[in-house]
Parts: sequence; C-alpha cells; structure tokens
Amino acid sequence: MEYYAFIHFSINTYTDMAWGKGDEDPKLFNPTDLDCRQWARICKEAGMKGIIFTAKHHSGFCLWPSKYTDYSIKNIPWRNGQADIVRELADACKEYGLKFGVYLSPWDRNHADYGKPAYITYFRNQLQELLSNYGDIFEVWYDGANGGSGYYGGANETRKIDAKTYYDWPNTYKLVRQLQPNIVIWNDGGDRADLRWVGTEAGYVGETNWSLLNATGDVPEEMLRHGVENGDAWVPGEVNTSIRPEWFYHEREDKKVKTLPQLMDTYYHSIGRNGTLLLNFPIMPNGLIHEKDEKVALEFAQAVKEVFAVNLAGKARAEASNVRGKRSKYQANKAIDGNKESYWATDDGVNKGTLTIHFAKPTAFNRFLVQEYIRLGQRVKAFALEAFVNGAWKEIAKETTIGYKRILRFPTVEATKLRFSILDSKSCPLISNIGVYKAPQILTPPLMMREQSGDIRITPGDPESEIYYTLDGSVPTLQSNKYTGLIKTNDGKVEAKAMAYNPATGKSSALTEEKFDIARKNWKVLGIEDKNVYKVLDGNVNSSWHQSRNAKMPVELLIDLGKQENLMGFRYLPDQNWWADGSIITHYQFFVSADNQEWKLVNEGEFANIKNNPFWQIKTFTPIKGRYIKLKALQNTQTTASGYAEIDVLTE
Ligand code: FUL
Repeated sequence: MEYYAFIHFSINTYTDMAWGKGDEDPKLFNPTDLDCRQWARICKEAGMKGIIFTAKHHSGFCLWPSKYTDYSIKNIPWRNGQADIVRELADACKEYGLKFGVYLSPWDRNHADYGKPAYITYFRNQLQELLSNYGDIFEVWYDGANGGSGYYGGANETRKIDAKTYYDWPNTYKLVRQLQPNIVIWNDGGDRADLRWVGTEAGYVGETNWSLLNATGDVPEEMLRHGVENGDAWVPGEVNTSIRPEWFYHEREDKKVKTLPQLMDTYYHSIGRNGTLLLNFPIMPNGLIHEKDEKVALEFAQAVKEVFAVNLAGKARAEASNVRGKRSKYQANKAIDGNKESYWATDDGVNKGTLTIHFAKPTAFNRFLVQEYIRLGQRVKAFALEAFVNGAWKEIAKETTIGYKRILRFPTVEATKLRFSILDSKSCPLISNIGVYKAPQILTPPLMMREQSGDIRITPGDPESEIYYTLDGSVPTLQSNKYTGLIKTNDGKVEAKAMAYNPATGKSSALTEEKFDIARKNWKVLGIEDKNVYKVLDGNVNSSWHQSRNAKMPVELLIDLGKQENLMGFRYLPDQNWWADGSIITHYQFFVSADNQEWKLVNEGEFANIKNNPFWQIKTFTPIKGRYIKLKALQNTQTTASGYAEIDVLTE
C-alpha cells in the first residue's frame, strides 16, 4: 500500500477548530458542493492506493446516519438529512479503484456515556455499522487522543479514562476481525495492532526502523519511532501527516500548504525509511479539496515518478561475495532484475556480504533504493554503500535497517562501480530489489525569520542556490534584490517574499512568504533573570526556553513591548523538540495591560491538538491598546516546565 490518503472533515470544519468540543450545532454542517468523487479522483491521480476517512472525529459528530446517535448528518437541513458521506466516499473509492478505510475516534466529546462502560457498547455498535455496511474496509484508525474536557451530553466536564483498560481493545479487535478478516488495525502502540503510530505527526519515522514491537509491555516514543530489533510482533510503522500544518481545513493555512520539497522530504523520511505514508487532505467547508492541495499533491506524484523513472542498475552487471548454495535462483542479478519476488541470498550463517554493481560506463547517480524480501522477515542490521570513483572506493553512506524499502539521498557521484555491503544481519540477508537513480534537483524554498532586532535573515535550503527577495508584497524575480546578508527593516510590519534560484539549471524554488508583525526590538521579558528567555523572541523557531521545572502551574510570561501598541492577537510557537525536554502549553489565558498594574483578560482557551501538531497557534481578540502582555499557561502537556519557541503579537 505504501502511500494512501487521510481525509479530515467534520463539524469543526465549520468552526475553524482543530477539535470539536461536542456541542457544536449540527446545522452548521453544510457542504454545498460536496463531491467525494473529486476527493477520489485527486487521490488516484496523486498515486495513492486508498483513502481513510474521519467518519467520526473527537466531536462525536457522525458523517453517516448512525442509528445509535442523533448527533449526525441525519439531523441537519443539508440534503434534508438524507445524506451518507461514508457511503458516497466508499462508492467513489470503488469507482476509482481505491481501497477504503475509516477513522472512528474512540474519544467522543459529545456522548453522555463517554467514560462509562455503556459507551464501549455504543462505540462497538458504531464499528459494527461502519464495518458491515460499506464493503471491504482496508484499515481502521482509532486515534490515541483520549479523554479530556467535553460536552458529554450537557455535563460539560473533564473526563479521564484509563486508555489501557477502558476500551477493552482485545475484544474490539476480535469484533473487527470477524467483520473484516483482511483489515489492518491501526493503534498508537498501546495495544498491539497491525500498524503502529510513529510517535509524531511531523511526517517522519526513525532512520533505524524495525517493523517489530514486543507483543506486550509499554511502547515509549523511542519504540514508536524505531520499532524493536528483537520484537516478537510484526507492527510496521505508518507515517501520518497533513498536507497543511493542521488536519482540518483553516482558510489561514491556504498559504501554508506543504511545498514540493517538503513533501519530497516526507517521502524519503517515510516510504524511504521502511514506513507507509498516510497523507492528509483537509476538506473545505464547501465539501471539496482546495486546488492548492490538489496541485502540489499531483506535482509530488510527478516528481516521485521522475526520480524513479530509470533504474541505472537495470542494465548493469551484478556480482556477489556469496550466493546461497551457488544456485542461480539466489544470484546477485536477482536483486536488479526488476522482479520483487526473486532475491539475492547468502548461505546460512553468512550474515555479511557485498553486492557490486558494474556499470557499462561511468554513471552519475544520487539515490539508492534497496528492499528486503520481507515475507521472510526483516533481517539487515547495518549496511554501507561505496562508489568507485577515479580508481578508488569512496564511502557514500553507512546505515542501519532496510526493511521493505530503504532509499538513500546523497550528492551526485559519477562512478564505474557501486558496492553495497551488508555489515550485519540477524540471519542470511535476502535482497529482492536494488535501484540506482539520478534524481533531478528540486530547489527548496528558503527559510525566513525576523530576528529580535527586526532584521530579516534568509537561509537557502540548497547551497548551490541564490536568493532573491522583495519586501513590498510583490513576487520576487531575478531583477529583485539579491540576498547577501541580514536585511535591515524599519520597526513596522513587513511582508517578505523570497525564492531560491539555481544559476546552473535556471530553475527557481517555490515561494516563501512571511508576514511579520511589528519588530520585537525593544521588548523586555519582565521578572525573569535567565537571559535565555530571549530565545522566545529571537525569531529562530528551533531555539526555545523553558520555565523552571519546579515552577507550579499556572505560570506566566510577562513582556513589556516598550511602547503602547494596538493589539489584536498573539501567536505562540511551542518548543519544536518538545519530546526531548520541553512542555507545551495546552490551556492558556492572555492578558493585556497599559501600565503593568491593571490587567485585562482578552483571550483564553485551548491550543487543541498542539502536542501532536506543535505549530504556530494564532489567537485573535477585540483590538485593545496596551504596552504589557502576559501569557498565562494554565495547563501543559507535562506538569512542569512550560516551553516556548516564540511569542509574538498581531497588531492592527
Ligand atoms: C490526532 C487527532 O487528535 C487529530 O485531530 C487528527 O485526527 C490526527 C490524525 O490524530 O491525534
């Protein structure tokens, strides 16, 4: 399956939220132009093999007319309550030759019984509906977000559950397998299923990636990311990520759709690391996928096709240090014959070996693809790659696992021979496929940041490229300013645009666009001695600061803006390396003051799904004049040490 789609659509599409609370008015749901065939067409053209659909997200709102609840599309004016989107999508998938899967959130912020045993019956009844009435379901996705505040039938309270025991997964799995014997069950790791979460929604799995876990015991982040070398349960990793920063549609993200280079990175960091890729499309309120998402998804498919169009090893000669029983069935060329069912194998007990590819003439390449014959298990623990350049072997890479598929990227080399060495393996290695490719260069859009001084720094993603930029909102061309170092600005707002250009190929990158608000030049963080606190104002998204571990919640960050401003919102970026150290604020209050004496609460609430998706949180409020701001963290993902990468304001 390698590559398939997630589709996020629910009641919160209409409230601009990441998670519905469960009390949203169902009448809001009104996809005037709904067209599931558009979704299926795009996924098909994008080279995806199936679609997993959010039949019910955390809000509890059902996109099929479930018998077991009133909180569904059967009770809304749209199409007189006669629609069934699960059915429409299942039919569209059939038409386009795609597999169909469902996401059913265990956490239900609408249901009165959530947290009680009765809810488990409800949940299973819903599974029964979804897995019985819509044909073959290839995957069921449960989601690990569990318990918290919600509407819960009007109780409006916080409900905690013990995720290990509450859902009684073993019995639910039995039911699932009975209803859909060929299904793949996804789980976040806690209860072993068929596929595991990789511990992040950022679009990557570990470079070392075993498709194994232990059948019992806890599954910490580390194991989600890398699997377990000697695990006894086959649970490969699935990399789930969205084509935009968030899972649901938000108009403000129309300019934040991932770029082709970002998606290519995701490809190499998921499919290229023995994972599958589940890429999400958010559906707009009108019921369609946005044209920008479509465009880049199709470009992505085309770019992947171009990279892997010609296997340069295909016409080469392969030679191996050892061949199992010296039989032609297992000889070296079985790895380059284009047939995944045949493989190169060594004798029992020979867990090391080399396979050398001799090119007919000096050949330039920058990608290496290798696959194990996975039906007989994942075996290789370490391997290296060398190229024969100017009469000598030059090491290109030294890596660990391979698994179903491993792809390496490296700067172009021209060589007459390529040596693939297995340095260690659990038992004799079985290599079913090797590919050598010359990928065309894709220019990465440059990174742009505004330092606390107000100066703008632009960093290219590719050392061979030049950068051109504008500060007036126009699209940069080769006639625009060429970036040579920090750009001085006045202290006001700046709309900056930049692109990278490669003079060798004449190609340019996608555009980077940033709207910077006022400069933070004269801002002072009050009441904190630690100078590192200024990392929250330095514009560098990768640097961060944390409140002391001993500080008890709530904690505050108080900033003097230096002068009065017309404030209308704030932005918070959590520590981007939160699992290493920091803690992310989930519930907050934001205050403004003219004099640091009298404070006004201007905004409060939740940064929904921020832990899994730690992007910029943007909150707006009724405009107010003020010189001092205070972000009060009420709750965070850990109990201590609130972490901040950046704090910024929005002004009128
Ligand atoms: C998360 C959810 O909380 C998000 O809203 C989204 O559905 C994502 C796929 O999983 O845990």
